[in-house]
Amino acid sequence: MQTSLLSSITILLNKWGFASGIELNESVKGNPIVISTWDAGLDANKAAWKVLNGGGRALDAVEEGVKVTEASRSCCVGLNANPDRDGFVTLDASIMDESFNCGSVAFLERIKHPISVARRVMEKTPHVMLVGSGAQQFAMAEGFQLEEQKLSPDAQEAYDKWLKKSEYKPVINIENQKGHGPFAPTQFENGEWNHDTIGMVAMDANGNLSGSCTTSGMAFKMRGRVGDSPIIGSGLFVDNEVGACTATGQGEDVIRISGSHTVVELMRQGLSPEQACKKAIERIVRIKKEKAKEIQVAFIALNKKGEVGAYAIQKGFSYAIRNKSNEKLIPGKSWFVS
Ligand code: SD4
Repeated sequence: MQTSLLSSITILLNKWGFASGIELNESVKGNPIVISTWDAGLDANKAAWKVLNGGGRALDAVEEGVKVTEASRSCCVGLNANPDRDGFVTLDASIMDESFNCGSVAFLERIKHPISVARRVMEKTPHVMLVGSGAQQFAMAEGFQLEEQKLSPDAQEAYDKWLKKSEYKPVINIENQKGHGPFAPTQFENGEWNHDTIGMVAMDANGNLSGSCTTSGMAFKMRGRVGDSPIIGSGLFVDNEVGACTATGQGEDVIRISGSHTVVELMRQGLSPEQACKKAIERIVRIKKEKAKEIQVAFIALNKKGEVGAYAIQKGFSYAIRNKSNEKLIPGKSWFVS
């Protein structure tokens, strides 16, 4: 009785526009939108768009969207991705809906769709985050299949190559060459950044926001390393009154400033999505000083008015957008321009 009274009040407040910090522009309603990181975002957005265009929830859209990347041939998302230093693929993922419900998994092995496990954590447990064998056990209890422990051919090749170069000695490893420290190379020899997380944020036809983020983290990371992607507030944050943000890049430096939460709070203060992403990037650059030249971080954001923006430390970042009139990649602006 109490619950149904409460939900009727919420529905009325939403209808009258009182429940959101930024008043919903009429043109936003019925105009869903999804954005996601990097080029892989184009395919992921397609799946998300199917849900959004059919009047579905942003939450379902962001789950369906990133599942495409998790199942694809990818260096950096899902079980086909590059492994850690010990040769195991370990996955991190998080999801958040329009009501501050959130769930995440970290250091999860042998499960094809960590994003869906994160959603189950959100919906079926009293917790926000499960890690390692506990997360795997929970996934299996929920009916997820335990996949074979093996590397994809691409990942095996990359790992064999990395092993030769980095001369990995288990337990102690302090090669101190640039980019080959005890953590992981930040850039591969071909110049590509060592990451390619997919982060996605969306607004549905009802004007509700949700987000998802999934990754294998940095290739050749130390065993047990967890990045920003499963940390709510760092790799992903959604506040349905204001906006949503997700991050990609060197997770340690995103965590340092609670990146996605910072971007959303900056939007709350009135900054546009791009200005908010830029301010957060500037903060990282200030903290990292000279070392900022060696790392990549990017944020993408969407506000309650349906406006989008992004900003990266290094050039070369792009994000994909899909709405009624657009389906394209947008080059992200960056702090360093060369
Ligand atoms: C991490 N942020 O684990 C993730 C990796 C990544 O683009 O972004 N990639 O640090």
